[in-house]
Amino acid sequence: MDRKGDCMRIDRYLEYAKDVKDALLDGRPVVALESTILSHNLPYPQNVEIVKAVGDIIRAQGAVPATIAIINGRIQVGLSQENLEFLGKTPGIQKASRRDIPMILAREEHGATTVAATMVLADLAKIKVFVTGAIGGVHYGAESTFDVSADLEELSRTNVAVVCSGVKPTQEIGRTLEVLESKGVPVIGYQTAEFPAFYTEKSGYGVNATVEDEKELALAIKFKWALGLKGGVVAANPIPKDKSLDQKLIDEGLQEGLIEGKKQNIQGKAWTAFLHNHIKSKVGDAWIESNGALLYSNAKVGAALAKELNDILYR
Ligand code: PSU
Ligand code: MN
Repeated sequence: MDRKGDCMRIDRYLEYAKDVKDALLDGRPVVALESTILSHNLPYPQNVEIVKAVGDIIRAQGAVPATIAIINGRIQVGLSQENLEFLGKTPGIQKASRRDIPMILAREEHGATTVAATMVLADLAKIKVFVTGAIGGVHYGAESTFDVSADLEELSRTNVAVVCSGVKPTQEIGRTLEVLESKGVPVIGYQTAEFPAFYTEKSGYGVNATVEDEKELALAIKFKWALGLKGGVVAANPIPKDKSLDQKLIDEGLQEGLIEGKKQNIQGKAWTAFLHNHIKSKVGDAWIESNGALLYSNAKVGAALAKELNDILYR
């Protein structure tokens, strides 16, 4: 019996926005965006406004933005205005990481994709560059909780370049960089020798290498993949100076959160939100504008990188 027909064709579950599909078919550059920032990270309506503005920046640079999410069990590659609003407004959308994708598809549910899940689905859609604010990393207390983001594992196995401004502000930067090193993931500073600290430009930790432009970055990525070295690259682009926040306030919020969290025995997933809330209480609403600013800056780098990579990989 020919069992070929039994084999599920996953592309049937992929839904492309028309401009994304056209660009991919024509071999023009496409930049993936995640949906967790939309559903879990930024408040409505700023989340929708910021994601739209990020898309406009990517378009202005000559690439096409493709926000990735799962809606009713269908993988969306590029969101309609309606779906953007839906994900931005609806409370309780599942945060979908690699492990969650199968069940969400099986149950025809919705999922806002994390960095890890967005990488998986971007790769499926043949998109090579992904822009976000921050990757997940090693959480505080991971030495006993083992809470290390699946983003790090994903970066070691899926060939997608991730442009970001560091790790989430509630994670340990040094330990995150050690894990990335162990997993062989290049951490490349875009015009910086220091790994950025998300809300601020500098963390005190170095990067593997510094590039001055997207061309050099694209070349390094080309060689990584040409060598058969699986996995992504972290391209770290610091927040614009005029939008960076006061590191002292962030550290204070974090330290208070860590002490208070221990007292209240906060555990698991609640940790991240708890710590971030302490940081927010110190910096006020400025965090939203900063988050937007770093995404806009990353969008520029990501679009330029996608163009260079396209030229190099498909020439
Ligand atoms: N950046 C932030 N806040 C977030 C995230 C990124 O400032 O919540 C999301 C990203 O989608 C990232 C995910 O992939 O958090 C990591 O979560 P975890 O540590 O549970 O893997
Ligand atoms: Mn986690």
